[in-house]
Amino acid sequence: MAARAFPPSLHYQGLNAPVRMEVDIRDLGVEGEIPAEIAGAFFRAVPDPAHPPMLGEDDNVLSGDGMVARFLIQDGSVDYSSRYVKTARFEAERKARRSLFGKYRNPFTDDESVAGVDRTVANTTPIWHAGRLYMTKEDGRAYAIDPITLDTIGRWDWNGALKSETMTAHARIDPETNEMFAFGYEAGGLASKDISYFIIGADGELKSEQWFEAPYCAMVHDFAITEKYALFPLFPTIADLDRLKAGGAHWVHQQDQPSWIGVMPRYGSVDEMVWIEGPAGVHAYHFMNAFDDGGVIQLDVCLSDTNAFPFIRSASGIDRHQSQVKSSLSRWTIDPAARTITEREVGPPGDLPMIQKKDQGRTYSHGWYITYDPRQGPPIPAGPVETACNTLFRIEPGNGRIEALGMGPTRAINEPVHVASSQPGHGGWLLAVVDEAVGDGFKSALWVIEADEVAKGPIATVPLPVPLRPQVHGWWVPAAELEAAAAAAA
Ligand code: V55
Ligand code: FE
Repeated sequence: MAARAFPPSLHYQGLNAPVRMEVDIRDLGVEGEIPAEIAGAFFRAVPDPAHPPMLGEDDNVLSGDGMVARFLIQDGSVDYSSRYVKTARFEAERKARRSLFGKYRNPFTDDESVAGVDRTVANTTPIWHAGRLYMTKEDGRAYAIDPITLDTIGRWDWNGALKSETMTAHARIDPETNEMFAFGYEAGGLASKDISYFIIGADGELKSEQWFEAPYCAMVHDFAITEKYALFPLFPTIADLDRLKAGGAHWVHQQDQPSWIGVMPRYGSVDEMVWIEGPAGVHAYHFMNAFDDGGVIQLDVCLSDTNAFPFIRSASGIDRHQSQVKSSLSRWTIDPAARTITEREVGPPGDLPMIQKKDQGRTYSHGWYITYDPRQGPPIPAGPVETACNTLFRIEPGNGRIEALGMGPTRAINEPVHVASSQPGHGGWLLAVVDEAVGDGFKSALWVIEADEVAKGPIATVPLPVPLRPQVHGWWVPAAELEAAAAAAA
């Protein structure tokens, strides 16, 4: 009989306690004032397991059912809504009233009643492109979501055009052409080395899809584009089909294996791909940005000297505590002609980088990211790193200038989104959910922060009357784009 209670692990307690509520709250209270220019929707992807893991075993947060949440901001008022993504997996488990899917990304551990059922939980990034909202996770195709009702429209393959079985949660949208550049790894099936590289036009149609083979089957969480190139960085966190068949872990980080960067012209053929060998054993989840710089490419990466996720290190026999993982914001200068990579540290450890939409793939002056600073207090367990962030950085990677907002010992900050301003000389705002330990639980609030003056702290806060679980990624959609999409659908 399946477990009826969540196991007593840190993955289901404190800030990680499952919330499981689909809510609509109109007119949250606002402390301070939200500038009128902030009008639109802040979508958030939140893993929130609807059922205890199968057989009562512990599981990692990446398996949590995708919840799409939205702060709708207009004329200084804020509404909040949340809905589960009605994936095939969610629906099957809801009907059975229990978990039917086993270990993270291992279908050989599933209940036989769900053989062949799509396993993705669509819990990683809400992506807005060409008037459509998607909930994404790298192990499956995207799910289209109605941006107004948050109802699930369904698994999305661009009307049968996309052949890849998977799509990244980190698509990149060119700010001038409005094309979406995306990829899927394990495109041809479990543990396959196939990567699909595809482009969706500004009209929302699939324009091209090409497949290539990677040196090994890596976890390719993110990629980058410049005006000229598409970059596919591979780090040696590697899948193995035989291990999966034996019921083992999807990912093992191989510290002795090299990293690789595949570089090709972004509108070119995959036959033009050049593979450049990088340092061994390193790993990154996210890239801040990349841009062309004369004959070379600059790639700013939140780099670690091993995999930053404890559950992957433990499956890999890497006996290192989180405090022993060395990380930094690094600039990789990639010379595609000479096939070389040189590395320079440009910022402190941290992850979940954010840039202005207009800077994607371009020379840029600054961005933001978050980190855990141990000087402020012990870690609050949250997210796949099991450590919530307590500091927000604004950084100028070109010169190392940095401004920080420390949250203190009782607060955690989730990944912010950037809202642009049309006022000349105004750098816009950041919106982020901040969770605060109060009594033996947590209270969450939306914070509004001046993007160029983060150290000032929030100019407005919006407390929530319900608990929120830690977010993965978010996306800001201006009101005008939401209205245009609603008008086109009507
Ligand atoms: C990440 C998140 C995922 C996943 C793989 O943050 C990597 C990295 C929330 O799901 O499945
Ligand atoms: Fe990510």
